[in-house]
Amino acid sequence: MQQRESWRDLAVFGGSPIFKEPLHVNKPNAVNRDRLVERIDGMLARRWFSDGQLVREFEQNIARIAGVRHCVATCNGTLALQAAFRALDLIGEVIVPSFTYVATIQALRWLNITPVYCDVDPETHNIDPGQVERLITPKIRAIVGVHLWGQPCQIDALAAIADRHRLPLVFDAAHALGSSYRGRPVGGFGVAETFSFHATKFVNTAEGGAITTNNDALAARLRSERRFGFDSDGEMVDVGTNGKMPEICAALGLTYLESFNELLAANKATYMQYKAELADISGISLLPLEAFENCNYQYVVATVDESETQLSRDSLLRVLQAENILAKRYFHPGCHRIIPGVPESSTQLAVTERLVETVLVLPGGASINRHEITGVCETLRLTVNNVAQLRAALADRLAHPASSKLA
Ligand code: T4K
Repeated sequence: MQQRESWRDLAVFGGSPIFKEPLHVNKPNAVNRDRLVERIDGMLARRWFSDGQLVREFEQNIARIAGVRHCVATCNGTLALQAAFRALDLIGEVIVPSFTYVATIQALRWLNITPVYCDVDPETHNIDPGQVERLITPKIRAIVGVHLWGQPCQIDALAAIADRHRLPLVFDAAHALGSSYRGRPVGGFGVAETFSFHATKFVNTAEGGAITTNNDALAARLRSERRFGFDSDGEMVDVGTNGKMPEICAALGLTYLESFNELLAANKATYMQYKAELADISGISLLPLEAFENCNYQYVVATVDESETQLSRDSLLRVLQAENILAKRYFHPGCHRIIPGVPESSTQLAVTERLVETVLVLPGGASINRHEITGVCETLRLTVNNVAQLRAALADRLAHPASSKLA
């Protein structure tokens, strides 16, 4: 790690980046190579490469963690959402937050369902139940909550609204494996919840996903949808797709699951160190994950208050990126601004609009070490504490805003 004496040493002024190698947001965690190879050897010996015994074992483990009767593993989290929406025969309009990854919305659009965008709570970044209630019309067929950043939604309030209006409630739990709500694990709420096991998740299968549910009929339907529409007797019973998970992916996932508690503890330690080291930097606040519900801490989410930092989130991001700290501005500029084919809504998304301009996700999780976290925090401190000097010098270099690609 490069040492720096003054703000003039920052890489944005031509100094050497603090990190030689890029520091990614949620780089895949290290995996126990021997255990993985053992599993792959078994797979090679059996010559069974897709949707076999490793996938069944992975499903049983996820069902146990989620406290549910059924887990249906899929080839990715987006397909898990599509399969869940289809198995519920959703059509028409569905209430969903815009402040989410594009996959939540694209899965609806894939089935020609119209998202009715709902704003989020400024404290949690999760769907605002008060606004959900106001958005309900006879055209609404479901409510989709997203447990963003691993933090469960206000599930009781959403369930009460869904019950009152007899609407299915589905949760996109892509971020939330291992989190819990009022003592119960995420995975068993609503009619179904969906997970992602993409490489960037703390338990990953390279690409992968799952739907969890306690509804037997729904699970049977999901299993046939995943397998071209065939049921367990090989009868064609439904419209289907190929959503199966490969065995090699389940091998990876099972190996990560053996370190589940250690990974959760490491995620939390990362978050707590950031919290301590960022505490004295005014204008940069961490989402207070520990203040709400039990969370897996796999994302380190900050917001930048430009009125205090005197530097925009995007300017700060460019300073970090020059240092090889590849922080990200997730969900910019907002799904409601970029997903095609959705009529413009008259609903105010004031919190979403603010968050897409202020959220900064820092390299987190179990794959970053204590020195690296200190390096990220020192870079932020050096920048924010010297804004007056930096602003003039940076004017030229920061003239071009960061890429407008949604991330
Ligand atoms: N619902 C929600 C709420 C979601 O957030 C997501 C996905 C889904 C549904 C759909 O689940 P999947 O179909 O993806 O299973 C990432 C992920 O691609 C995506 O899975 C995730 N959410 C989303 C929040 O973030 P990017 O564009 O940030 O990913 P990517 O591939 O650029 O990776 C992020 C960083 O990690 C990069 O800086 C590079 C690094 N990286 C990435 C990979 C793949 C590595 O170091 N190693 C790797 O192998 O979207």
